[in-house]
Amino acid sequence: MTPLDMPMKHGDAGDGASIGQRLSRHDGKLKITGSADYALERQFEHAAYAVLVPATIGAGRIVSVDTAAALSAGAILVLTPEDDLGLAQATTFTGQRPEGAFLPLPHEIRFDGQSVALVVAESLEAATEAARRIKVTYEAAPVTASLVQTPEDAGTVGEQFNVAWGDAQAAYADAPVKIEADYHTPREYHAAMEPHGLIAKWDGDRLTVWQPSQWVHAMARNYSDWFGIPMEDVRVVSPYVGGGFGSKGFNYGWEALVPAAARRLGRPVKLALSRPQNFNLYGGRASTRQTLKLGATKDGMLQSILLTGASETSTYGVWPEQVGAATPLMYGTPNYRGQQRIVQVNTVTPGALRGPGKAPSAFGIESAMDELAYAVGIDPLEIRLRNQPDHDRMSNKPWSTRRLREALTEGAAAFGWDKRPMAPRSMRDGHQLIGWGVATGTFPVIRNYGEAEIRVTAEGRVEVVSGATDIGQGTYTVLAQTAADAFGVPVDEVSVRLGDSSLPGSPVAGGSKLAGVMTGAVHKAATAAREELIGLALTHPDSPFHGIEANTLELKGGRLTPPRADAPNVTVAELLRAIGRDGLTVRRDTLPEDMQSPEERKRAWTTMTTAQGPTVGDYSQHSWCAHFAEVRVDEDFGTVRVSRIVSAFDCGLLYNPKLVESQWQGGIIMGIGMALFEEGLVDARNGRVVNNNLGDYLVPTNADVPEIQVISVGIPDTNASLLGGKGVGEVGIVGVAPAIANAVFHATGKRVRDLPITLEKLI
Ligand code: MCN
Ligand code: MOS
Repeated sequence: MTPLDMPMKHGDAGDGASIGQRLSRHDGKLKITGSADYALERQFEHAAYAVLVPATIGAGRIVSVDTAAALSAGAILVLTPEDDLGLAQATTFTGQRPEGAFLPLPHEIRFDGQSVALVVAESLEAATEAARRIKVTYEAAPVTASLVQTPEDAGTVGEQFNVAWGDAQAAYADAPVKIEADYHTPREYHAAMEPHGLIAKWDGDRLTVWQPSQWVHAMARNYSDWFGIPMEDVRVVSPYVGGGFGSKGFNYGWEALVPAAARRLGRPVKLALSRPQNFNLYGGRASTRQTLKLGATKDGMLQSILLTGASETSTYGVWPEQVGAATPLMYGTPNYRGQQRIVQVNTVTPGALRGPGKAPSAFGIESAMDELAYAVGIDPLEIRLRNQPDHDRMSNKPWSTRRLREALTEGAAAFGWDKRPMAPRSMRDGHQLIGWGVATGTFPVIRNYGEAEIRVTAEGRVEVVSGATDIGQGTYTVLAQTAADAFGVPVDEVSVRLGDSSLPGSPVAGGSKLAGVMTGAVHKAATAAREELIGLALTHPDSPFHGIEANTLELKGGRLTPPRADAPNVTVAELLRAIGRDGLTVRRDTLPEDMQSPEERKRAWTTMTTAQGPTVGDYSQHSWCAHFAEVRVDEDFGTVRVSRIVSAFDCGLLYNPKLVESQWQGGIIMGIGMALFEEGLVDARNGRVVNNNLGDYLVPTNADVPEIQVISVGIPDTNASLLGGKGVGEVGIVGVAPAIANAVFHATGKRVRDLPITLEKLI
């Protein structure tokens, strides 16, 4: 079953009330029954199977690659650094991440696990065996394995991340109360269930790629650049994605090898990364460190925040994990200074992982605020309420909506915070020390452009068509709801087709913006389709409504309804039949009028440069959250269990509260992982990620996840998006780790400033 055959099951009346309904996921049944076709599950006749050979040194050069044994063991093609693949550099589409421009199979080795050859054979088993027989001779160079090996002043200052107002140093020197602390977060990985990979197939000069993707248009552009073919001749298909969390937004150099091999062999080639390769062939969250100095009055009023931080990147690409991404937004300090360094180490270039920057940033400031609360003896909730800023000091703009105060008070009430004794180690249950912690989080509202098509079929069904992707967050469902309301049909009458670069343009399903952007585009297209249909109903000579007064005809519940209750109403299908039409198609975009040249349109769907930050326009726009966590720490063993979480959010209007709650809970669960489990362990000798599998890289399991209560305190914010929603997908993770760390302090009296909080740090 394709999405187009699949009706929405939870009916509403089609009277404009679908947005806001708790509908189940459009794609849920397909995924549960195994009928959603994931990219790598597609079967092709005559397909060949590829395996990447990883480098076994962390830095240096390849001297030679001996392929003879692999070729005699069944390889039908081996690509090595000696092959001229004829690839052109790909345009970078972020301006920050030249990974796309990093041609595959260079002689230089920059990180352990970098691809040194692609081996293709008739089966995965044959390719794996042949790959094992590739012999590489290296010239090794010294390795900088990770950020922890580098001195405080290593790397370069990212000038674009300098933030300052007032005189933070002088105010800190004068402050009656001072806090200074260092915080560290380790390398973290996406660990999506579906591995990375792709199937490439050429039809003459036209290339089709099936690949899990958060952004099919940008990936299509990458392939078109690499292979020097027009973007119209590349199609990237990705209707269902088994988790991305930031890892499937961009192409990586090794992905070019698969179409290159397919072209040489004249047959489809498939590559699925092994689980270990899912730890080092694309980047996870970079390791960070930060020093925070807070100056305050004795009654806990902040006077100054000083932040110096650093994150690691690769030796060939820049991905800053911004430790100051949340820090300047949370509190109303009159003086602030923040600086970020970027340090090169021998790793694959890190990337976006749910809540990039914001999550480690919040770990710093929200731990430090808890330390300040204890230094002045003020309740951690109360000190947060006292220091809420009345406007955004960084941009000097008012908040569009900031209901963080409400999130704090309503979350606290639901949690029962008022029963919390201030002193650490004051609550216990037998051998278990109990602690309660609070922390807040934020995520910016990023705006972008989108395009959507509405097709009304002869049967009166509505199809939403867009190249946007649904990576599990709910795009299919909320776009169906949007179209149902704007066009005027029950949501059961709407189907949605997504995830194909040949369909209308869309930004990345990233930065928690896709829902806001695409509900806007679909609303516009569906409204235009309704107006066109009503126009036909009023003007077509064969229409039963021909000649009635304009502005009186309505489309409601799938029926065209004239104002007089006793007048006949007809269905969309009946009207179309009467006027001899077999449907209508309307395409709309949200680009400005002066951005409509083919070049500008292409750039709009394939670059991040058209993304607009949280302070575009007159307001500063962000989602907000407050997390309350309860932990139980075994006094003898130091094991930490999260036993309860209550979180309150301001994300504006919720298009579908059921899906939003699931997004928030998913983010919170990843926050539990960040707090207690997740840590990429790096071998100091060669930079190898040693726990590169799901047995050793720990993520939360069901047994680690307690009851999570989520509360919405948002109100519609129409500065943020057309329908009034703010971003939902990432804010949930931000602030969870410090809420848990603060709860651990409350339980034990031990302050852990170095994630994850493992038992050896507590005993
Ligand atoms: N939504 C809503 N009302 C709003 C905003 C959102 O109902 N006001 C709901 C919709 O169901 C929408 C979803 O929340 O589909 C997420 O919307 P949004 O916040 O706009 O985020 P995106 O659509 O841009 O999704 C990307 C975001 C990011 S950046 C990461 S990382 C992440 C996340 O979503 N990765 C995910 N959630 C994920 N969920 C799953 N299952 N898998 C991932 O890989
Ligand atoms: Mo999300 S990390 O922006 O894909």
